[in-house]
Order: sequence, then C-alpha cells, then structure tokens
Amino acid sequence: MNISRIVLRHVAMPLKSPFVTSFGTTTDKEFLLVEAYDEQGLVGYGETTSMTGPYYNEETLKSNHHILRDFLIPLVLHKTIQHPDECMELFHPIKRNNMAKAALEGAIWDLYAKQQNVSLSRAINGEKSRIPVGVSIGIQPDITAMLKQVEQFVAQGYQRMKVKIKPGADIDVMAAIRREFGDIPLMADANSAYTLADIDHLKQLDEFNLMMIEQPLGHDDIIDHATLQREMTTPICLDESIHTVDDARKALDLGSCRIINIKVGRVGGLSHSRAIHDYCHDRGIPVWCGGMLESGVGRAHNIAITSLPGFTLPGDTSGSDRYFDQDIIEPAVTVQDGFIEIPTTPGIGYNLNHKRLDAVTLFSETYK
Ligand code: OSB
Ligand code: MG
Repeated sequence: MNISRIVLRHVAMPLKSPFVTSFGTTTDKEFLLVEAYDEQGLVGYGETTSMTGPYYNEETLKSNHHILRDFLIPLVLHKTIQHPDECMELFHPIKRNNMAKAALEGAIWDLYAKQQNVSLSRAINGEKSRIPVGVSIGIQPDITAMLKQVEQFVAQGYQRMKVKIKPGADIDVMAAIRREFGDIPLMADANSAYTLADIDHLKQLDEFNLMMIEQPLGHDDIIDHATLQREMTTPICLDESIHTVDDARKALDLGSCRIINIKVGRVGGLSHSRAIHDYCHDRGIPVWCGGMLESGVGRAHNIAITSLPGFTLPGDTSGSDRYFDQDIIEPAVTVQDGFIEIPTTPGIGYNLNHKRLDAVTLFSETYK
C-alpha cells in the first residue's frame, strides 16, 4: 500500500464526569486522531492514547505530536508498505514513544483492512464474534459514591468491576464493595501508588478474593513486584511496566505477575499487542485489554485486538456511553449483557461522524 496523505487532528472531547486515579484527574479526553489516506481515497484511523501530562507514563499529547510529525510520518509517507506488521521494523530505530507509534500503526492497520475488504478483527486473525467486558471505576469522593457507581455498572451488565485505589482509599473501599455486592468479579488498580514499605498493608487485600491487583508498585518496576507477589495470594497484573515481549518474558520468569494487561498504545500497536498475546498464550498466561479512555476509534482497535483467543479475562473496553454523551463514531460502541459484538464490516467497522468530529477538533494539519 502507498500512503499518499496523513492528517493529524487534535481532538478534545468532554468526559461525562472527571476520571480520578492515584496519579491525577482527567476532565477532557484529548488525543491526536491520525487519518492515513491511500491514492484511492480510502482512509484508516488511529488515535494517540497518551494523556496531556506525563503522569501515567512519560508520553504526552505534545510529545506524540513531535514524534509523529518529525520522525514517524516521514517513515511511511509515499513509502510502499506491503503489510502493517512492517511498522514493527520500520519504527524500531525510534526508542519507545509507543503511543505515538501505535496511533500511526493503527491507522495503517485500519487502512490495510479496508483495502483487503475485511474487518480489522479478521485482518489480525481474531476469532471471537463478541467479547466479554468489564469497566474501570475512578476514585470516588467517598465510599457511598463508590457503591453507587458499582451498583450502576453491575446493573448495566458489566462482567467485572475494576476499582482504582490509592493509600487512604483502598482496604475500606474494597471491604465495602464486598459487603454490599458479595462475590462479584472484582479487582483493584493502584497505578503505582505503593512501595514495598506497604507490603503488610497491601496483604490485607488478600482477604477480598480479588481477581487481581494491577500495578501496585513502581511504573518501571518488575523486581519489587516479584517480592510482593511471593508475599500476596492475590495475583498481580502488570500494566505500566510491560512494553515489549521481552518485558513480559522477564516479568513472568521473575514471578512479578500472573496476568498481563495489554494496552495497544503502551506496547506500540496492534502487531506488538498480538506478539505479547501470542507469547503469553503459549505460556498459559491470561491477558486482557486495558484502556486509556479512548474515543470510539481507539475503542474499535481495542475491540479488534480482544478478539484474539488469549484475551480470556474481561477487559476495560466499556461502551461509548461510559465516558461520552456523544462519540465521534457511529453507531456508538454498545454493551449488551456484558458483551460487545465484534463488527464485521471492513476496517474498524464503525463510521466517523464527521459533523461531530469537526465540532470537537481544535486544529488539524495535513502531511503530503
Ligand atoms: O491504569 O488502566 C489504567 C485510564 C487512564 C490511564 C490509566 C488507566 C486508565 C483506566 C481506564 O483504568 C480504562 C478505560 O476505561 O479506558
Ligand atoms: Mg492500569
């Protein structure tokens, strides 16, 4: 395929309510939408998943813009690419900046699938027709508010609840949810809010029979997590500290985790996501697809990757209405009885609502 034009748009979509984690509060979803056009006028879409500040990882919307504009786009514009997997080699000399890479690679995957006239799920050899989904719940002002959130999402059919925790909002919150809702599938995500000094504190979570605790320790750590995993019965799931197949291998060899969260942006795209999936599948390690509050475009990519067979645990890909009054895709992503249907139409399988997209675009620029 030949990419003849690339458009970047800076998009800002208001969230229905602020999303609070141990590292900060997000009120608007801002990202760069990548549109990759071929000579026939077909277009593939991808989006960046960094935040505006470097608090989840080191990337930001502006760092993604710099890397896309000055390094990644020149590597693909007017170059012949036979298959999107080639982006792995092509982008390899550029260290990290995985969320910038994933946005462009995702647009190329969508374009490729549309050229082949197959769904993105089919293009990556996905097998499922629908995926089980859970939901991620931000830190709430108090326990009553948290119980209300859980009640609402249980009623909507989500198959597991993930609750954000931080020191001072952890044991009591999980205890209250167990008391109120019994044995529902439940997990916690700390986003690196603890250290090994908290080991006795964290061990208190073991009594709640959680499916897992996500990234309790340092964002870049796999050593202390191994120490903690030896002390805790709750399985540890790594998010922030896994970027590559090698990271997964080392973490599993060390015993740092028993489950891995694969985020398409964090690992540099769909091809790398599939590689980590394949590696974990071979080792019998369950994986699930994490999220970064994506718009419908990123959500569609998450749905496609989750159609691979090793994504055995419900992920964080909720419906569009979890975060947005109006999405930029149509139809919106919907959840029914705790499942999302995998689209079968070409590419990501959702159309862009151009009127809505223009209304939430702050600026756009064209590379040709
Ligand atoms: O750690 O999984 C995380 C959102 C922003 C940054 C980090 C994380 C999250 C979520 C939300 O948990 C997942 C989603 O619903 O997209
Ligand atoms: Mg996480």
